[in-house]
Amino acid sequence: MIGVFDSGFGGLTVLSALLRELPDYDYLYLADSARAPYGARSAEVVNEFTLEAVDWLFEQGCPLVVLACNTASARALRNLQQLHLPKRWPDRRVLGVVRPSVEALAGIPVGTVAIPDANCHLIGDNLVRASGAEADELVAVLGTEATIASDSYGMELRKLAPWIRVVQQACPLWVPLVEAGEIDGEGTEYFLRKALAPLLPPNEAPKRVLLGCTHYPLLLPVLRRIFSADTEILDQGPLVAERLADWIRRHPEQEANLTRGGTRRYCTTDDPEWFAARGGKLLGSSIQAE
Ligand code: DGN
Repeated sequence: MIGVFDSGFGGLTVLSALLRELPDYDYLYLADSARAPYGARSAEVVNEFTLEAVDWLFEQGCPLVVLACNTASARALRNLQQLHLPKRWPDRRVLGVVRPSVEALAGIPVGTVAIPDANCHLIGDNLVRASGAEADELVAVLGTEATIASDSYGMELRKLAPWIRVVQQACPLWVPLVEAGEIDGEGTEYFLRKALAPLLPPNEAPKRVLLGCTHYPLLLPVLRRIFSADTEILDQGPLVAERLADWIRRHPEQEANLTRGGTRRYCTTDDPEWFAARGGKLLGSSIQAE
């Protein structure tokens, strides 16, 4: 069973991509809806809540947990991987969404291993030095205040693709807009344009924009209207899914622990009916929640 964690229902945008890419595995999704959103919370609090959630998913029997939440990945993943797991869960694995998204943004092909700090990629047996051909490329990462304040995307990009210039833009009002169902229309477009002003004319337009928050793919139709056709908008779910599939292929000892029954279980720390209604709409099929 693969555990998937998010602060709320937004992580279902990532889960739906995982279900498309890796449909055979069993999944347990946990939404900490009672304490969502995490985006404006302190690093300490996000860290504590995420640890509790991951412990719970491990206790349910998940050998592998994916933090589908950018805020949790940005704030808690390093602590989980470097301190918590080695102490309490040495055989389990937890992965986040920042690293695979950065690999995609850096143009590192799926199936290659990036060597941090060396500015190289391992393609098959060949160590390939990044050419820097796209030396001046400007990319933008959009996320919650906590994600952007953590500089997780900036740090990873500087390690893997230092030739890329990155603008990181916090969009604090977007999660509440999506949660309120305001995903289109004039009012939504006004607030999106306001947050994006540094990336719109007369300022330099980014070549690619990464939606570094679970909720933002739901705003894609408006975002496509706002950015010119020359700007590519990257939806994170499919990028994470294809790189998770690759990670699983490269870790057969972990794969052996993942059960393949095709089951899906949805749990929330708040009202299951509310979650099932919201989640079902997002996934486009009715779901039961606990
Ligand atoms: N899931 C969060 C993220 O991807 O950053 C968005 C919701 C929140 O907790 N702020």
